[in-house]
Amino acid sequence: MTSTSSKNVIVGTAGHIDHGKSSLVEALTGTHPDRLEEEKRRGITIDLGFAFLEEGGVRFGFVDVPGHERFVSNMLAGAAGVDLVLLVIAADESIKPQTREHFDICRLLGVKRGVVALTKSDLVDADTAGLVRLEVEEYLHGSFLEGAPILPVSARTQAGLPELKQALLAAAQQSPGKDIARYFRLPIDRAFAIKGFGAVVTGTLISGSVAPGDEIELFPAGKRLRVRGVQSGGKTVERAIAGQRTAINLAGIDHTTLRRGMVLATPGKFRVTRRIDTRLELLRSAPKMKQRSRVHFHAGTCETVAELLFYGQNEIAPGQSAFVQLRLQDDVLVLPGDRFIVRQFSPVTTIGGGVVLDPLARRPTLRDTGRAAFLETLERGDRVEVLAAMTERAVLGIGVEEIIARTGWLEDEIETAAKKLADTGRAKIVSSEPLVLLSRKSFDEVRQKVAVRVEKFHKENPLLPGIAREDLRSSLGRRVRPETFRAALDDLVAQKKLETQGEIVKRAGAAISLDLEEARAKEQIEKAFVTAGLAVPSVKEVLGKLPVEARRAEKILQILLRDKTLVRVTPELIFHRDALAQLRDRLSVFRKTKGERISVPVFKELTGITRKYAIPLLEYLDRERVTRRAGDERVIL
Ligand SMILES: Nc1nc2c(ncn2[C@@H]2O[C@H](COP(=O)(O)OP(=O)(O)OP(=O)(O)O)[C@@H](O)[C@H]2O)c(=O)[nH]1
Ligand SMILES: [Mg+2]
Repeated sequence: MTSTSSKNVIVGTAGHIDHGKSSLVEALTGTHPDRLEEEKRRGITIDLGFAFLEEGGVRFGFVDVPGHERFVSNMLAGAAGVDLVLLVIAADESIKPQTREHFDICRLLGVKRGVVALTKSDLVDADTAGLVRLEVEEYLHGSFLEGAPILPVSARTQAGLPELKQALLAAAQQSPGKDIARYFRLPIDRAFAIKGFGAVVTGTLISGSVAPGDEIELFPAGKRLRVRGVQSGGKTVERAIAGQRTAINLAGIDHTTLRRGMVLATPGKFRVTRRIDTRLELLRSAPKMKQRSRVHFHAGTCETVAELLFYGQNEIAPGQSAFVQLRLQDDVLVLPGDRFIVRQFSPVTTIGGGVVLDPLARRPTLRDTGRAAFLETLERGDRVEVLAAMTERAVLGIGVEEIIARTGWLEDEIETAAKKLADTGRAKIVSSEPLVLLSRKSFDEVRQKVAVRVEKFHKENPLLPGIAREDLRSSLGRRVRPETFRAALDDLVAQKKLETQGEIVKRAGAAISLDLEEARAKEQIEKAFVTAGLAVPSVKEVLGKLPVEARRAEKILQILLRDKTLVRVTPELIFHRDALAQLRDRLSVFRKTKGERISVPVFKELTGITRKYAIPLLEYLDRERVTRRAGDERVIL
């Protein structure tokens, strides 16, 4: 049974061809990591091999890599996700080219700890062993392995193995381990089929955990799949966790469509990219790189080609580091903090590596002068500063989904950072469910714009009470999110600059201001309809007699209709509110005294109006559910 309480640590071998990496893994674990027929025949490692060891409460997953220079790309797929490096140097050969290359790779990938094994110690005398040790110490001086144990061992005689295990254990105990609480991510390093089970993939679980029944997303395809079964360390488990070598049996996919370089991750959170902003470091041994150079790019287990785009400089010298945009030839899934390696296009040698800062980088433009400062914040800033910088670069605001895709942060981490950021006043939470953030500057601009629009509307429409909310929003264009508009409006209302009245937005305290002529016209219209009772005049006739011009007359009419002094019964017929109220009263009296049924002629008689008015009025009363049509008659309700 797998215990999840024990520590899980991935150990990667590194070192020159034939220096005894695989033999040492076998001596430590009992498993020879070479699996392929060709490997056995040629006596070299070609592809990654795996073995396990449980020792002193630590579960070690060994990833054995090939030393051959032609298979460095396989080595790279294995090196991603390594917690400890087991640097293997044969005592009879000392440091060789792939010792250096593998070591550089481990350093560039951010490996922090490890142990050095001087293998084949049975082949050398004490003087040679001492000399090699000095050489190695000097080589490691100033590196992450300075001071690490350098242990002579022999896979043949088993000498030094207990000490090596102890050293690995000590290093493992210092290793912080991988984060189980984060999103699940597993870069695939092998895919195959098992009869009766179907597709199986393996990889180092670099973050989160995975269990049978989980839905996961396959990248870069974006396909959703279901986990049928999980193994770790060669045993079926209920859940595999970060830091474990993991095999996943997948439902719903054929193994031939799966390959190394693809990634399994928590569904619906991440986006693939072809443009990433990074901190890139060139090795001292590398040639200088020119703007737009093409390189091989390796991240996780994936490999593609990248074009280098520098900011504000035309080349990078050996040993230098710089902010560099990588334009990738294929879609990849990477997150900030992910390490990568670049290799010269031809001849293929490792020239550098770095760390992803912005996985969803923008195309570089001359106008974008803030990028360097932005990347510096991404590189060094804490979560609140990073969120502030991202928000400030997102003119339209940034939502929780985008923040996750850009950072890999958990939702509660984002919420906490957003609240802190809002407290500083640098950004505004325009919506909290789902979370949307807008920079203070953009928010102020939108607020200003809303206020100006309302003001302008009042000026252009003095006879209207205010602008319809929806018209106001759409007048701002599609570049303003609905959440932002709502927050800006709420803010202006809270500050008593604007007022809302149903769907109408107006300047606080704004009242329709009629001039004397208009006020008189309004009275005149109302009077015309009051005196007419139900035998109303035509609208045209009434408006025609007014002292103001047609457009203004029409607006005044609108005011009366809006405040329901007048009621439009048909496009041509308008009645005064009082006349309609009287009509209702009369019908109710009729119902009490004469019964609930009334015919059209009786209705005409009762109201004293002609058919021209009677029919539309009855239809209006039907709509208002005062009456209901029943054959030729109406039932008064
Ligand atoms: N005498 C002696 N021979 C060893 C020892 N370890 C490994 N060898 C021999 O060295 C040869 C290479 O060993 P491997 O373990 O395959 O070397 P490797 O580093 O895995 O090689 P690649 O994976 O191809 O890079 C084999 O013939 C081993 O038997 C050792 O401790 N002593
Ligand atoms: Mg080997």
